[in-house]
Amino acid sequence: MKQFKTFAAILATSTALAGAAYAECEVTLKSSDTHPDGYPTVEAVKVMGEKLKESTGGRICVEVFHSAQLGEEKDTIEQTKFGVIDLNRVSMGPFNNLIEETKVVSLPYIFRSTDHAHRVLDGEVGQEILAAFEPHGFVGLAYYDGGSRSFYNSQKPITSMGDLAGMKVRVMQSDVFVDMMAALGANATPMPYGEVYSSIQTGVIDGAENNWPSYESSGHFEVAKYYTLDQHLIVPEILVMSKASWDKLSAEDQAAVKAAAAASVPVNRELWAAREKESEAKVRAAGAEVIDNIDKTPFIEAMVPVYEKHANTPKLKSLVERIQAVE
Ligand code: GTR
Repeated sequence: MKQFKTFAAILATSTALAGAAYAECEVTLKSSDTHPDGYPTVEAVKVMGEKLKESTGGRICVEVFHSAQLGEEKDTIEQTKFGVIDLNRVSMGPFNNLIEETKVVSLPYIFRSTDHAHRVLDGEVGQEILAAFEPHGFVGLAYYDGGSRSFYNSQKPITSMGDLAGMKVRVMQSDVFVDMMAALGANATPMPYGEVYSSIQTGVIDGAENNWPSYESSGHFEVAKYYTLDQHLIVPEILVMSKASWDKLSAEDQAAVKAAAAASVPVNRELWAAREKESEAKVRAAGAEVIDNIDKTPFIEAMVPVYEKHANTPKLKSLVERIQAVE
């Protein structure tokens, strides 16, 4: 299970370390991530920091606070808006209730595959969604991989949609996912990621849903061994910067930040592809029972009302259509 240090202890250690490691930097950008050290998103932001340091002649550095040291995603998003945190690597999910465009790329089964997601996000639609962050106090810098998410639980193998009936399943704090669970006949419990392990262990919830690396690194597989490969969500990860922090940089330094973020994307994709396989192998070896022959058609069909409710304006509908039209 994840161990959290107290905030004071972390601050004391990090201030002491920062004294040494970041002494030469004129600006040190604080970056948050919920995942542990070594996770592909954490490593990608570190690479971004190295590139930025290099391109600014050592003036601008990035300090990555992994393992939710700065808080759970929803709270860190708020702190990023106010410039308390400069950079934040989070899922699109917790942005859904704030920025409506992010709902489109969080809809169940919107992407047919990771390759399809890459083509969309690397293209015009991806750029438009990044731009949608700005009026809300964020600068969208880059998309990282988050694989596909599937259901897991502590109770029984889920072999069809009907097995989800009445189950209590944790989702990220987004109305899209609450409605997704209702459409599948289950009860959604939105809660922060860091509370999921103990909530499954104590029976507050029956299970949750996530990709292989998160299922593994969070230890959730230890308390919820039935994993059903229904792949209902491919939710992109995003690296954002606080607009407040961004506005303090010169145009030249802003360009350097963007370039460094872009350069970290291929690194993330490569790390992700490897980690997905490793995590899957690890949980299987540890006794996870994987149901990987499920018929996804009923799941996909059940999502019609979720699309109707959340892609409910001409702008959002057209984004959905444009994503679907990408080969
Ligand atoms: C992970 C994702 C995190 C967080 C987490 C969750 O896959 O990388 O950013 O959103 O899922 O379920 O809360």
